[in-house]
Amino acid sequence: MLANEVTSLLDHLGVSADRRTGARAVRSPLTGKTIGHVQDASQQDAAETIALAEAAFRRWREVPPPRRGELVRLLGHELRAARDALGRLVTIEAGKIVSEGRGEVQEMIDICDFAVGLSRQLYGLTIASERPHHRMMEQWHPLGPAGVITSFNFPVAVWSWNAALALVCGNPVIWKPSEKTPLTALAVQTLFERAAVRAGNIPHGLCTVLLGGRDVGEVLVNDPRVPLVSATGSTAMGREVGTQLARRFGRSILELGGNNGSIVCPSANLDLALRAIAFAAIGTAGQRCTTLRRLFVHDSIHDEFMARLKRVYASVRIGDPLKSDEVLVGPLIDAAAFENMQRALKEARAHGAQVHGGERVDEKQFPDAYYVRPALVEMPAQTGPVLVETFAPILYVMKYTDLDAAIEQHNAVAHGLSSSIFSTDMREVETFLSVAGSDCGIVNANIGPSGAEIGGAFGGEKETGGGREAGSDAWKAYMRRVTSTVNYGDDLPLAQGVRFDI
Ligand code: UN1
Repeated sequence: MLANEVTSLLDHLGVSADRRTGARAVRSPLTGKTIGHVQDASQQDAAETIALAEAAFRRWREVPPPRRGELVRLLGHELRAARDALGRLVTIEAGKIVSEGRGEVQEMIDICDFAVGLSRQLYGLTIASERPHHRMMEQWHPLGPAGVITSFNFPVAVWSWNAALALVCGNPVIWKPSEKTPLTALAVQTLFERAAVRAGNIPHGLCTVLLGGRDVGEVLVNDPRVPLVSATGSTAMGREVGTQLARRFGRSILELGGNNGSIVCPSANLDLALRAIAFAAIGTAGQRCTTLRRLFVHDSIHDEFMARLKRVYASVRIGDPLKSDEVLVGPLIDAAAFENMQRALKEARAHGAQVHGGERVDEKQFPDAYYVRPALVEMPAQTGPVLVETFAPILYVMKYTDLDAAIEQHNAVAHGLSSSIFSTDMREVETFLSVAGSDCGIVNANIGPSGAEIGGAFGGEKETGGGREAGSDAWKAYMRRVTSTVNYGDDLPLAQGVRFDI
């Protein structure tokens, strides 16, 4: 039974018994059955946790960054040892296939490694002063407790992108995971605590988890002691979080999903494109924010490519990922996701679409779980459901003839997360990557829009929210920039030549 396996995984990961008892049942999308219980935090608990984080901040900010990096190095060490067990728990709690569950833990390890290096590279600039005997410089100081709100689909990796950076930057982290995936969060918290014990002298309350729903998230968003909230989820959620934070001048990092597109050009390597598109559109059962949802295929290759895609969609193995490594598509997260998918497909038909797949499978075996065949949808135009993000495996395919017009269509949606072009014509590739090309935060060539490495900054424009997480200089969002001008002379020349003689 799945519940028994979860118990032994949590035992193996060292999650204490008191943490996994409570009033709220946790279900696995693999079966729809209960796999454990947790206790949600109250608003009072949340306020107390913030007070703890504030106290922890006063100590942690004084710890030299490379020492802070040592804690993150030890966390990476714990994650390496726990990769299989935690990856399997991700599979059970979020429904992704085993290799993707492990991959998610690998993503955590990668960002820990990145952050350890970063802990010695929190560089500021020295800046040429216009005044004699003056020096200007920038320093980056810790900001304060960071609230991290994460979604079910990457139940642990997105926390780690934020936490690994926030910790080396000198900030405590308060995590509100998705209500759908509390057990993986408790497992990660346990691993963090083990790393903290090994590191020694780590302030109490440096990293904490608050389980619960919207009310708990709201405490983080509204409390001025939390200067930064990083939130992943729907655009509707992000709009509220962003507005409430702005009202109190809190800082936000918003990562709010996408309606990602790819363009397949006549010169594309179609074998490569087929594999990339299958992974990007079908992988994680279409439940990545980077999932490929819109495909523009050139007229001259459309029919041939569609025929190949149809074969993939008809043959891809769907089912319980714990049963076979050949399963490539696990379940949708819940009934609501299934209903949203069906609603979108119905709407697509009303807009003249031809729908292949999309039906529920294994319903008799799993009456409470939602396994579906990914849907391949031939759309006459980019209308109706194509314009919105439906968090399910639906790929809308459209024909194009002129690349500029295709790029315009590509950009004519509300989101701006990720995108890609398949072409061996460098003019086409460079056009797509140029200012006149894709308007997304991630713009790829000859790979799909999903599956980003942590080394780059991750995030997107428009209704994706504008935030950047993970690599490059995303760390700067977790710090306070200080500009200092130092006068080492005996005169007081004023900037801009202003005279003010007293
Ligand atoms: C998400 O779906 O919220 O680029 C994150 C990717 C993953 C992260 C996805 N590395 O697909």
